[in-house]
Amino acid sequence: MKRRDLIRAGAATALASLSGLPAGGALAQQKVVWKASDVHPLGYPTVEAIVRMGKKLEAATNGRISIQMFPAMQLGGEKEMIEQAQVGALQIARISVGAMGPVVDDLNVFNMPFVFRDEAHMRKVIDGPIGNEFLERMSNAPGSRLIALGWMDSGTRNIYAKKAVTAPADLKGMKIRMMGNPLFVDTMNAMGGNGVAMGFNELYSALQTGVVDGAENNPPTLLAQNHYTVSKVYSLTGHLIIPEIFVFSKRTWDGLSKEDQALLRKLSREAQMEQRTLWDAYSGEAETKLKAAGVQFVPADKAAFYKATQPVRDKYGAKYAALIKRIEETK
Ligand code: BDP
Repeated sequence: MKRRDLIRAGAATALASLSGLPAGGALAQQKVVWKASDVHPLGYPTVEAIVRMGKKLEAATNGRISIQMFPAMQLGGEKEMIEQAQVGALQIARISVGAMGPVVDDLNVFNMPFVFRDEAHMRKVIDGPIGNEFLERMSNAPGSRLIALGWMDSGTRNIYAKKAVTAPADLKGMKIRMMGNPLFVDTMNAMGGNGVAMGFNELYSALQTGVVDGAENNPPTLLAQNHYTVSKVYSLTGHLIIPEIFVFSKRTWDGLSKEDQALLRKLSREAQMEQRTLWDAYSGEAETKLKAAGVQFVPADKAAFYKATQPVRDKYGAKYAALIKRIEETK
């Protein structure tokens, strides 16, 4: 290659990686690298499923498209990831539905306390017609600027702190970190504590310094984020079962060929199912490792927490009554 051509190719690659789009014209076959991001470390089921999807994508396109994973909050918390995907600085963001509630209001149905009977019920809902409708709705919602590709599992969220929380009265005066969504703060307040909205990227140090007394999450997160080194009592309140989603930058999507879009859709569905298998294995291991590290798993009075959170379901659920009925009827 002549020097001038080299410079051109270099500029095209830089442009391509900036926008996540292939450079046009003679360089249409230019390789593109899509950036993906997750708050969890390599090896965590959500991260691993996207890494595997990237390998399949690379194979199916003869190396034309690949995925580079930025794990462990390298690109910030979930709010930041959503914003980066919206402007096309990032192509794939794997986030909790909790973080998407403020972007697409309807999604808050999934964020309500005790809306799913158990994890199996949640899986039926996301795999079926309601799940598909939501992916479409998210992609078409005005201002979302994201294409929703698929769902992932995230188990059940329980409270962890330095002491046991078995009934609402135990939460009196306790500051508990919740995801940044008013619905969650209301949920914690109704459960008897003081909900504090905070980015996930600030949580570890907040637990360490006592800015909060505890948080709530699934066992894999408690382990992978090392929160168990600070909070050793895990009380099985089971108040939230929130799926995760992975979304794609609409800006990049609009520049893809129909074939590439279809390929990505197909691989996304496969990633959704593959993550589930990874999730089940990792969850089991996480529980064993946490117990071995001295974390106490304590039963809690779920019925009391269910009753205490009824006002939250009444407040947020009123406008989704028909949808909630369909969720309840999903067997
Ligand atoms: C974890 C989710 C992650 C959220 C985190 C949180 O996997 O996406 O950021 O909870 O509480 O379970 O913010």
